[in-house]
Amino acid sequence: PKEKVVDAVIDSEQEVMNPFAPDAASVASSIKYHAEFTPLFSPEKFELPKAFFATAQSVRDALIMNWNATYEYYNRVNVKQAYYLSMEFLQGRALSNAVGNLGLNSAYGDALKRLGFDLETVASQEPDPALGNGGLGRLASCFLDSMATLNYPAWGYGLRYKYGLFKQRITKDGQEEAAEDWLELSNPWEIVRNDVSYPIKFYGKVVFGSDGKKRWIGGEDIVAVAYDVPIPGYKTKTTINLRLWSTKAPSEDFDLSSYNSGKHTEAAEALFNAEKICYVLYPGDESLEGKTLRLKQQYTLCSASLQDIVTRFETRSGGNVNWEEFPEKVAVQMNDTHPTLCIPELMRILMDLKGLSWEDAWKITQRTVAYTNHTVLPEALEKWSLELMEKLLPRHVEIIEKIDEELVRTIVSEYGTADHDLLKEKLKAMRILENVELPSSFANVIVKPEILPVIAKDTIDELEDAQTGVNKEQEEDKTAVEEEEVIPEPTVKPPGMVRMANLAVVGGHAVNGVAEIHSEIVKQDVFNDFVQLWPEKFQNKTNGVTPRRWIRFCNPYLSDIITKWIGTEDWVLHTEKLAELRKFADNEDLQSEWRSAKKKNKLKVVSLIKERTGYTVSPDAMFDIQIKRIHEYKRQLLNILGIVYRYKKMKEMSASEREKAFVPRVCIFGGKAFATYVQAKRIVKFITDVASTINHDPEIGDLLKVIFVPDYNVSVAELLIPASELSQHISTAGMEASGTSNMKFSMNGCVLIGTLDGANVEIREEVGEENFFLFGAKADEIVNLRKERAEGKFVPHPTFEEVKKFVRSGVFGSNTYDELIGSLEGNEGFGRADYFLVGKDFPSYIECQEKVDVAYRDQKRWTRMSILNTAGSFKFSSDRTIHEYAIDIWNIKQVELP
Ligand code: GPQ
Repeated sequence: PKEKVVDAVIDSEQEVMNPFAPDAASVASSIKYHAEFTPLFSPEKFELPKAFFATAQSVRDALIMNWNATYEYYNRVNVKQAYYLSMEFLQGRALSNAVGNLGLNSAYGDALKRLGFDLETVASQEPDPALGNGGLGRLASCFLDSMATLNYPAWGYGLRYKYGLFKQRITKDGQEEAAEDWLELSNPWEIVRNDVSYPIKFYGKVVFGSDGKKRWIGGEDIVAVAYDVPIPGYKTKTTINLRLWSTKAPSEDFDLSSYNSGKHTEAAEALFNAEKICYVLYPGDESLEGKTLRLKQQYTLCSASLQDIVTRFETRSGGNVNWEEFPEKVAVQMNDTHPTLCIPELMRILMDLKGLSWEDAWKITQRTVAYTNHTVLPEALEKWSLELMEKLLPRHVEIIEKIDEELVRTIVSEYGTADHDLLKEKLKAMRILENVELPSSFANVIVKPEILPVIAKDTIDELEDAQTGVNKEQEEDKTAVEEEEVIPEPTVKPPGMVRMANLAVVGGHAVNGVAEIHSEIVKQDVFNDFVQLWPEKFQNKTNGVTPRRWIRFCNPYLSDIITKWIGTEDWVLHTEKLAELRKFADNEDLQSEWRSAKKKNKLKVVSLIKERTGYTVSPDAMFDIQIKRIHEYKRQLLNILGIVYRYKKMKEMSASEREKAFVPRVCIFGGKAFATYVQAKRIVKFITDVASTINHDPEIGDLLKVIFVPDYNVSVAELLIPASELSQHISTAGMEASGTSNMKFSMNGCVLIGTLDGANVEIREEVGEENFFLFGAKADEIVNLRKERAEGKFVPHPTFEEVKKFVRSGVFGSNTYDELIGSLEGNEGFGRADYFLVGKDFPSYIECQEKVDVAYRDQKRWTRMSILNTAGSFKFSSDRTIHEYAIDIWNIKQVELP
C-alpha cells in the first residue's frame, strides 16, 4: 500500500527523484511527499515549520544513500579509520550546509519557490542544535566537514544531549538561562539505530573469574543506543557518520509488578536514572551528584564508542582477528581530556574481554589513541576524585593505578634515586595519581617514601574546585564576597585525585596543541617534564575552520565576488587560491564590489539587531564585534572599558569636535557566560547597562552604539561575521589556546585587533602586520608583570584611573560595579589583583583603537586591508588541519568512493 500512495503523489509531478542529479520538479515532489507522509504537523497545514521538516526529510533521503554507500565501501576495503571522540559537537543548522555540499542549491531553491517558499527562510526555521559550548565543540564540527570533504575515512562520536547549551535571555538583571529543547519538534537528520546498542556498567566490583582473569560484575547496567547523523562532504559522494549515544535502561529494569501495584515512580526509577545521563550538556558539577553524572557521561562516550569500534574491527577482520593489527585499522583522537577514559577502557576490553596480556594491551592502546590539549589554564585541566572514580569504575581505577605504577618505574629508572629532591619533584609533576602514596613495590627503591604534606582544609576545597572546569577566579571571588570571617580549618590529608591530562599524555602516542604559540607553551610549561622523557610525542596542529560554512554558505555575496575575480570556485576546496586576490587589492572595481557586499551583510545585521534588541543602528557606522564565551581571560571587560572611555571623551567635546574626532561605530557583543560563573555574568550585566545609557544618549546618536546580541550561537555567528569590519581577539597573551573565530573573521574580510595570542600570531604573519592591529603585553612578559603587580610596583596609566572613576561616578545607573572594578585593582576581598592585566594593556589598547579610527576614515586603505585579510587567510582552512592530523597522527589515507 505504501508504494501506491507514493506513486499517486509523484504522478502529479510526473517525476521521480534521482538524488544524484535531481531537478526542481523532482525535488518539489519529494518535498511534497514528505509533507504528506512524515506526520509532524496536521496534514492540511503546509506552512513554514512543516516546509522545513519536509525539505529536511527530502535532503536526508539523498544523504542516506551516500552515507550507506560510504559505509559499505569502507567495510569492503577495510580501510584504517579515524574516530574523533568529543563530548561536544557544535554543529549549527544542517539544511543549507547539506544542500550546499550536495550542490543542490538551485534545485532546492527552485523547488521551494514552486511550493511558495524561499530556501533561506525555510532554512532559518531549523533549530540550532547546541551540543557544545564554544570553540572546542565547533572545531569538532568543522573537522567532520573537512574529513568528509577530503574523503578521509573518519567518524565522530559524541553524546546526544536532550537539552543543548542553555538559551540565553538578557533582562535588566543580566543573563538568564532557560532550557534549550532542540529536540522538541524532533530532529530530522538523525537515524535511530535501535539495532546498535551496547551495555554500559557503573559501580559493582572486581572479582577473579574461573580462568584467573579479572571480571567487573554487579553494579548498575544501562544501555547506550546509537543515533546516527550523516555528514556530507562538499562536492563528493563521501558522507561520513557522526554517531551520538543516548542512554536508556535495559528493558528488564522496568519493574512491572511495582508499577501494577501502583508504585509508579519507583517502577520507573531505573529508567530515569539511565536517561538522565544524556539530559544536558555540562550538568552543574558543584554537587557530588553533578560530578558523578558528568563522569558517567564521559564513561558512556568512551565505553560505547570503543565497544562499537572493537566490534567493527572484529567484523571487518572476518574470522581471523589479529589484535596487533588494531592500531593499523583504528585511530582514536581524544578531543581534550574529556574522553581520557578511553585509555583504561580499551585496556579493560583488550585484557578482560579479549584475553590479551597487559603488555600487549598497553602497546595496542598507546599506538591507537592520541590527545589534543585545548587549554593551559590550570583550573581547566581535569582532575577526578579517586574516591568517586573508585566507586563508579572500580576496574578502571585498578588499571589507572597500574599505569601510574609503571610510570613511576619509568621515572625512577630515568632519574635514579641518588638525587632525591629531583626524583620527588618529577614524581610530583608527572604522576597520574595525586596525593596518593607510592605503590608499596617502591618502598626499597626510594629511601624516603614520598611524604604527603599535611595541608589546610581550605586548600583542599580549592583543589576540589579546580576540577572539571569550575572557575577558580569565580569561586575565590564568591567566597571572598559572601563570607568574610576567616575560620581556622582543621588540617587533614588532601583527597586523592586522578589527573586526566597526565593519563592522556602517558597513554597516547601523540599530544598536540592547537596553535604554534600554544604548543610551545604546552611543551615549555604545562607538560615540560613529559617532553624531556618523550620529546617525539609532542606536536602542533594549528586549528582551522571549514571554508564551506564559514565563507561559501554564510557569505554568498563575498563568495561570488571572490569566484569572479579568481576566475574559479575552486578556492572553496583549495583555499590557497584566495591568495590570488592579493594582486587586485587596490583595484577600484574590486574594492567597490567588496564594500557593497559588506554593506549588504551589514543590512541583514541591522534587521537582526532591531528584532533581537529593539535598537536601530546605522549600516554606515563601522561594525566592531566581539563574540565568544564570556570569560575574564578573553577580556570583554577591556573592550567595554575602552567603549566607556570613548564615550567619556565624546561627552567632553562639542558636537562638531566629536564628529571630527571619532568614526561612528556599532560595538557588538555576543556570548554566553557559564551559568555559575558569577564574574562573567557581572560583565554581561555591565555591558548591557553601558549599552542602555549610551544608546539613549541623544547627544551621541549614531556616533556610538553598544549592542549585546542575546543568545549567541552558530547561526548568529553566521550573520555577524560576514558583516563585521573590525573584530576583537584581545585575550591576555598566553591564555587563549588558539581561537577559531579569529580565522572566520579574517576570511570574511574583517580586520582584527588583537594581542599576540593563540592563532592571532599566525594570522598576523599570514595577512601581514600592516593589516592587523596589534597591542598589549607579550606572553613571555606576563609572569613578570603579574609579579610586579602583586608586589605593588605597577603604576596604572592615568587613562585607566580616569575610566574607572567615570564608571564609579554612577553614569551607568546606581550600580558602582565594585566587584568588577575592584577585581582590576585587587582590593581587599576582590580576588587576585587584575590577574588578566586589563589595567596594564588598557593604554596600548586605547592607542591602538585610535589607529583603527584613522585607518577606517580612509576607505580605500581599509578595503585593501580587508581584501588582504581574506587573501591571507587560506592557511586557516580546517582542510589543512585535517590533512596534518591524517598524516602526522592518524596515519590514514584518503579513499574516494568508486
Ligand atoms: N576551548 Cl579546554 C573550549 O572551547 N572549551 C574548552 O573546554 C577548552 C578549550 C577552546 C579554546 O579556548 C580555544 O582557544 C580554541 O580555539 C578551541 O578550544 C579549539 O581548540
